[in-house]
Amino acid sequence: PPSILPKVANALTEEIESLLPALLPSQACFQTRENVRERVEALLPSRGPTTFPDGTRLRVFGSSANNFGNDAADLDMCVTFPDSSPLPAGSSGEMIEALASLLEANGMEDVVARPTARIPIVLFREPGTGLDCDISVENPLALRNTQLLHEYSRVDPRVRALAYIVKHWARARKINNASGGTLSSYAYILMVLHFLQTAAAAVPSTPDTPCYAPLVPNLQLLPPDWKGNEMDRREQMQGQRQLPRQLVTHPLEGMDVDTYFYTEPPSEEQGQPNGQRSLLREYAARNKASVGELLVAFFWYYSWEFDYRDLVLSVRLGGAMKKERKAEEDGWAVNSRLAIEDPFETWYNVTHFLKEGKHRHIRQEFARAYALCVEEAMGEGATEAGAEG
Ligand code: 3AT
Ligand code: MG
Repeated sequence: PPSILPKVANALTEEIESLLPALLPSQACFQTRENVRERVEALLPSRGPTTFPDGTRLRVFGSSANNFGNDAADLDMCVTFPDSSPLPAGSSGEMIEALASLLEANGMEDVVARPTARIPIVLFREPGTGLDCDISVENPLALRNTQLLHEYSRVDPRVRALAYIVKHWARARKINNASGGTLSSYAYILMVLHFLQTAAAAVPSTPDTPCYAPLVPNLQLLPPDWKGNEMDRREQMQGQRQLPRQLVTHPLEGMDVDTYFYTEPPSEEQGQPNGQRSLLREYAARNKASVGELLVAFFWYYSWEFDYRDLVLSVRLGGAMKKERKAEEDGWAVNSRLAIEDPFETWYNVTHFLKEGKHRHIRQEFARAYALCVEEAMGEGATEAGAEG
């Protein structure tokens, strides 16, 4: 990444830090959401045409549970069934339709069922809080990717800071709307994590950079007994070190999907007064970049460095893979648009709906953001040179 003047990086970092409190969720946010979850869970019917077995739960996923949410975010929930009992009769689409009638009968507003979507879903607004909610049925992979993102958020405070600023920027620039053809928050968080696993290693990029250290490791490649050392990627990839597997059955495809990733017990650095050290925090501490420097490098990376044409972005690999390979193995279309592999549903392109025009528009937004940073750093005269470089 290009170097940025320390004075500018510091000013940007300060600005980000003064903006952050307004972007983070309020104290009341989690309790409000938990109350809504409980209220709706209590509606799940144990009798009637569509019955759910005892022990059926409503669980929260997405940004209300991944540590990247705020008060304005929607509340994503899914119905989960107890392991021991047989699944209720009817497809998930039928269950969604039954849930929709139930929600409507119990005063929920603007209830819309999408029973034929890839993941059938019902959307509604809870009138007491005005919260926009959605419910899907048996979505265990979404629960796991929520936990994965949550674990990454705990690595270092800079992960959350950068992700919140990027989401804020994407919303402000109106490029954070998957149903409108741009990118979901999930896609932006994966882009942030990929950057922190790779290019962030070279930030700050001054001639006397103290060491070359990524900010986050690849949690899907760390063994449960990790001691904090850098893993040898090749050794891992060649399967010489066996990692445990955590299998989840895919609700649509029926096959078992490995969802293992390293999790760390709560540590003192993360606010637990138990004397436990955080190995993840120590790992991240070797990277000395400020949030301001990271943000500029993030914009630069997705403006000029990431090879959209040839590579698929992969948080699972802590890097990327050739598009040709993904085309051969999983039948992905080969085009020059952004492609992001889901960390668990590896055959699924998180940005498969992205059209050429929107792709180009998003790239222009990255370039615009980077050019503004350069302008800030060098003054008007240098903007063009910086943007070209
Ligand atoms: P917001 O704060 O609500 O914008 P979010 O993280 O809740 O951010 P979404 O509401 O877009 O993001 O999505 C909710 C969750 O659904 C996030 C993730 O667990 C799952 N999810 C979303 N998009 C995909 C996808 N393309 N592939 C797999 N899982 C996805
Ligand atoms: Mg959400």
